[in-house]
Amino acid sequence: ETLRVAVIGAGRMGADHIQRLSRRIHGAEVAAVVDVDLARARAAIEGIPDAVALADAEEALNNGDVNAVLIATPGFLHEDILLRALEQDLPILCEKPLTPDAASAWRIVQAEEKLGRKRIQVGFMRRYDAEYAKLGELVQNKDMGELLMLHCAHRNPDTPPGFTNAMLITDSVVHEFDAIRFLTGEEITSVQVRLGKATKNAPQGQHDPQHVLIETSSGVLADVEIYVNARFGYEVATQASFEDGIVNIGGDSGPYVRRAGRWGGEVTPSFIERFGTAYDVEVQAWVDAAARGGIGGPSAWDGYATAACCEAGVQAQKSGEKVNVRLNPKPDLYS
Ligand code: ISE
Repeated sequence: ETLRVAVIGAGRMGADHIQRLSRRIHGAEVAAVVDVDLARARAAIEGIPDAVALADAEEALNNGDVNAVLIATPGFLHEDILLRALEQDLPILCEKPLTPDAASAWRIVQAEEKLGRKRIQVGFMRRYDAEYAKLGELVQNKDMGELLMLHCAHRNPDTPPGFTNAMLITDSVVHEFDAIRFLTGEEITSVQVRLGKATKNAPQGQHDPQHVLIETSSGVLADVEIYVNARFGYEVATQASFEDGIVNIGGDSGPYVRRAGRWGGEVTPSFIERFGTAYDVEVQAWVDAAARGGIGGPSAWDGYATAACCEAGVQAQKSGEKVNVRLNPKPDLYS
């Protein structure tokens, strides 16, 4: 049976997923697009047969033509929609973050546990990036010995309006929290944030860049440079130090051109291009798994664990101290 998906939120990511679902993904179609800005929802369904534009998520969930939900609204709006979609036992792909804090993420985990099956997949697309996947294999198969350290750079050209200082952690570093958990197969135990010299190019209220120090349960150390007004373009890169070697992922790629006495290539403009293929693989995995009644990737537990890391990170931004991450026991559903 074809998934008839309601996409909630027709912003940058929502619009990208709508194109993906209607052009490249097999086994799914866009049935409805919801946005508070109805004109934006209408623009997003242009050229898509049998899709309706709506201004209210509730209406989409009550629409008999809808049997799956993709949530792409800002994180602080996720909880209500998630709880309603769980009530209806629908397959859900929820963009990160699951919710902005640990208490609300835990409510989602508990609601899913009560339902008794995994319905929520969280949009941590880096897990589907070919280089991340390969690095994860290298960690797990121990070909290069134990993984000791990760050095991560996460750079954005600029930030959208309303991007707060906390969102450097909850919207951006949330990806590193998940990626580090994915690569190591371990939970994160502490987070510290150091605020050094700041760029003049950040909007009021943001201290940018920030240096985030992370520890996992076996003692793997990771440092993240989160720099969200870096101007030059987009970059997500990691260097991993193993006992028997060093691995780099996320370097520049694409045509390397030498011309008229100069050499160079193009900088990736944004996450849409950098992770375009990863998003395709992610959404296809969700659709394929939904057809079998399951999920095809990171779960609500991953959403909760990363929300707990974010909460520690936001506290660490304020205190400058190393903040421990405390998790509730993992429900059987996720083990
Ligand atoms: C954005 O919301 C994303 O999810 C991107 O992957 C990340 O690079 C960016 O920092 C976030 O704001």
